[in-house]
Amino acid sequence: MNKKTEHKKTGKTPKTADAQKVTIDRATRDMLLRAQALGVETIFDRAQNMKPCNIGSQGTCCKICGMGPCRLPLSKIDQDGEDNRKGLCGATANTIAARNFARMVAGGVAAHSDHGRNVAEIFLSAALKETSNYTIKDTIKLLAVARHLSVDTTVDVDGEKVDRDVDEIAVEVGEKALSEWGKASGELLYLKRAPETLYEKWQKNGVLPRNIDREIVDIMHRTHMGVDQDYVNITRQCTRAALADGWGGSMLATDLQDILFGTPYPLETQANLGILKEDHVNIIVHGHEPALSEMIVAVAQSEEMLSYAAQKGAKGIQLGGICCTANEILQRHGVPAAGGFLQQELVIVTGACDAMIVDVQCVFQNLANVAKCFHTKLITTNPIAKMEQNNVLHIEFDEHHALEDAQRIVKAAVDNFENRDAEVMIPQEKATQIAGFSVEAIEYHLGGTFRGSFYTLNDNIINGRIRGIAGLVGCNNARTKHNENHITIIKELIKNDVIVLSTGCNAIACATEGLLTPESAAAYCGPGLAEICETVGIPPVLHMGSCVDNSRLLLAATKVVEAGGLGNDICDLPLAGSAPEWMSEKAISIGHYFVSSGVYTVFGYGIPTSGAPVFHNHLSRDMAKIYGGMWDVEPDPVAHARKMIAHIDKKRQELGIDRARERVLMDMASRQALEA
Ligand code: MSK
Repeated sequence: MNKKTEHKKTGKTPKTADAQKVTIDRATRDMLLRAQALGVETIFDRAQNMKPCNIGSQGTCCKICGMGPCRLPLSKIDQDGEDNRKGLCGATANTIAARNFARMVAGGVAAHSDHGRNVAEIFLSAALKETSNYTIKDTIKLLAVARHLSVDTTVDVDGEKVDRDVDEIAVEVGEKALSEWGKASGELLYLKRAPETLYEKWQKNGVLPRNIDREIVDIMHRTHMGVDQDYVNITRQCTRAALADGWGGSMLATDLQDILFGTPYPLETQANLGILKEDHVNIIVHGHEPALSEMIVAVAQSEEMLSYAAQKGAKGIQLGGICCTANEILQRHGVPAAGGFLQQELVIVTGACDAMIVDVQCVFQNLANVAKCFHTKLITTNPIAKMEQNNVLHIEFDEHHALEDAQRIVKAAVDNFENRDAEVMIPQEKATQIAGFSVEAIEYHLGGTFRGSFYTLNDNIINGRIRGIAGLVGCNNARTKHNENHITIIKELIKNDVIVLSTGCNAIACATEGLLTPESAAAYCGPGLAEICETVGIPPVLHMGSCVDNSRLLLAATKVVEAGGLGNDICDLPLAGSAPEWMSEKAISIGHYFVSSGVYTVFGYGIPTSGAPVFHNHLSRDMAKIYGGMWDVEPDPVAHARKMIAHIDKKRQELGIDRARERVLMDMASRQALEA
């Protein structure tokens, strides 16, 4: 080790994180200690040296014009409780917080939806046969999606309906999908996939998204200085934009990725930093978009590249992932996850990462500084996501020559194997996980090939073996102990017979803790859920994919409504959502489309609205009255889980199925007493 991360010369020694206090994961702790011993700075240390801005984190710092920033702390509320706070232009705390919140929603919608647009462009290119690197893999899903986009799957020939050519359907699906981003009139076609009562609520409240891009632009316009000054009206647009994400850009991304790369079905793989192999070329893909990583998987497994790696002295090529690119290739190919958001720098600290290939979102710029301390080649690949540091290689990915790009990248990694200059230290920790629970896979597991349905799930919710459903999503946050909230909340939920649907870095956290195996049910679940998991052979936590795949959660909830017996709308279900350690704008967009779809949603780290209590209450109480879903915040993980369970119980009571659950929970002595 001959290079150190450079610190600014402040005269003060920067504080370092206490490894015991900042993570519950042993591999993370060991690599953090190693980084500190080598003088390599990571996010855990930076979090000790920079505290969040108090006013900004309350949402009441306005910097949308050149007269500010105008800061409206809670302490400026009059002693008699009257809130006369205002910025130079007169903007109230509610207006400022609502505008800031809306801009976060817009950022999240833009990120998910631009990802979706990119997939749609590749899809159309493949459908038009402009590239031979991508083909239609899932024709059944293509036909299902075609119907949702009003694309005919049959044609009339001499008065008879005959199947339409699949290539023709694919082209029209690609064109229709792409037009969802910018069509001049109408509304998003996927909105009608929601339960009818929910669609009618959106219609009645005037929040049906027109096209995806327009809703983002609308937010940026109305939150410009001197435009929308009514937090209720701003929130309404947040809803319209967030719905354009969940039921638009994200859902299209998921569907088109499934058609192109394959719809996920359960498969076994592993997770955590221990998946790296000292004697292999280790390639880590990181970010969100699977188009390039799909090619990297193919190239890394090719005979040609494996023999090239052997010539360089490596026993093979180990691919691994970080964040949601990890989730994309693990759910379709079983490529193991090296870790989640907060572990990205630590993969390099192992000294065994020969190349890290990044695309978009959740990528730390400090990766370049950490890579400088080791031999790791850091490769950016997306034209909108470059880095200023000069040790970063940019190999731009283009779907028209995707295979060649992937070959160049993998070759660069293999060539770098012999340049390792630090002692390799790979943690032992890695856990088995079963991932790949698409909506289609859940249907299959619960109903079988011929009778795929969510009926079995509903039946077991009604009879009380399963108390309810929780959707857990999202990131890690350096302001909270890494993975602690994720795992504590989930253990509390499954102990109380709540089945969990998980995505993103929450799923990676669960995987590293061994919660994504059917065997974990016996160890952690209440008796009802344990019995179901054992009978069906599923884990109590179902890994449903990446961030954009939160759209799968919306469709799973819709399937539950359709299967019957649990009300007519998503807000009727014994269902709750959670983002225990959120940090990104995408999480705010996800939270808001969950809430606007009727889901009670709890965030584990405060949302930036607390400085404007009236606006905050609007997001909770008023939203509940309109859509049936509401925002809530609860940092304590056990209290957080209990709030979710209390909501589930309330819904069971409203559905009149609370008594069934009471019977299930009786122990043997109570049963005997009853029978006597
Ligand atoms: S990667 S958005 S840290 S889940 Fe999707 Fe993880 Fe959150 Fe990024």
